[in-house]
Amino acid sequence: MQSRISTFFNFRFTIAIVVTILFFLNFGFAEQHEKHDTHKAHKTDALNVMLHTEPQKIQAGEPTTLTFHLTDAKGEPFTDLMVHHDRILHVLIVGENLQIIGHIHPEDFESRDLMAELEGAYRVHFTFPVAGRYILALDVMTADAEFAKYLHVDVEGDKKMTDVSQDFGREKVVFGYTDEGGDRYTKAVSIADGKGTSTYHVKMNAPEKITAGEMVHITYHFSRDEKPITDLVPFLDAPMHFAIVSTRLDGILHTHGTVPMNGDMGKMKKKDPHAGHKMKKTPTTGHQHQGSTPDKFGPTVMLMTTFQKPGVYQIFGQLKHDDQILFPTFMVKVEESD
Ligand SMILES: [Cu+2]
Repeated sequence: MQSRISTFFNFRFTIAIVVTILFFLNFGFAEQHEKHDTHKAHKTDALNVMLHTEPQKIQAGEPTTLTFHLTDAKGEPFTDLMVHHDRILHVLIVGENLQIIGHIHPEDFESRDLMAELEGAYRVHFTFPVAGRYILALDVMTADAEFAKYLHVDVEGDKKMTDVSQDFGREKVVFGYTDEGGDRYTKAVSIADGKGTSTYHVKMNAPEKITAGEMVHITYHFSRDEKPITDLVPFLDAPMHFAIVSTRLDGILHTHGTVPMNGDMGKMKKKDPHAGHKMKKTPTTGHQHQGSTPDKFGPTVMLMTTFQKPGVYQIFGQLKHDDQILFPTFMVKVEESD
């Protein structure tokens, strides 16, 4: 009797092992298949980016894990990244209708995997709200260079993305969203859905005519209940972040705002190491840094940028007031230079 029972348990144990092995075999196969079928970045210079998503077919409304595999020209893991704007790697996600924005980083998630990062794999999590095409842009920095890459992903689902609506309004009610802690907001923001935890009034001033290839000065003025807001605070080591995307969906320019210098802006926190650094050519996509960030500022923030090509551009902004993260977004039309 005794031996019978033990045989029975041994048998169960063996089954458990076989099931476990089968599970791993199956898992291994799925991994292989995914590797074969990855989304590849458009530009391949010294930094190559491959994206693995889990699930492989992204479904609207379902949490998705995005793992970016960074390799150098020799195919070796690209690991010598430097923290810039408080994060090791910046991911901007914009929907094709230019109404949806996400701005996330590996550090924003508790499940951050430092061991994987040593192998050049950086992971973020995102829930794409609706089905359709999205552009994903990656910004990283090393000791001697900055890299900006982008790729597209297609999201499946019943709820489809709305079309682009051309709204060139210059005054808007803008919603704030409560910071998840430490300058984090990891959810998708739909600028048209009228949701949020607070409201602000934002006036944007841009030249009547914007010409491709020419530097443009744009100003933002923030108020609430007719009162100007003078205690905006830095967000990710900048007064304001911008993600500039055209309807062509051919890149995201990630740049930063500056605070006008008029003497009563309080003590400057620190000098941006890039201030005064002259760029030979303004990149059409990528990261730009200008000026310095006071501890408190407002109601005006400036954006200086150059649109390289004519077209319709959405300028997504992101900045912080108290514990609210605002996404003031304005559309501009850029004319051909004559
Ligand atoms: Cu970022």
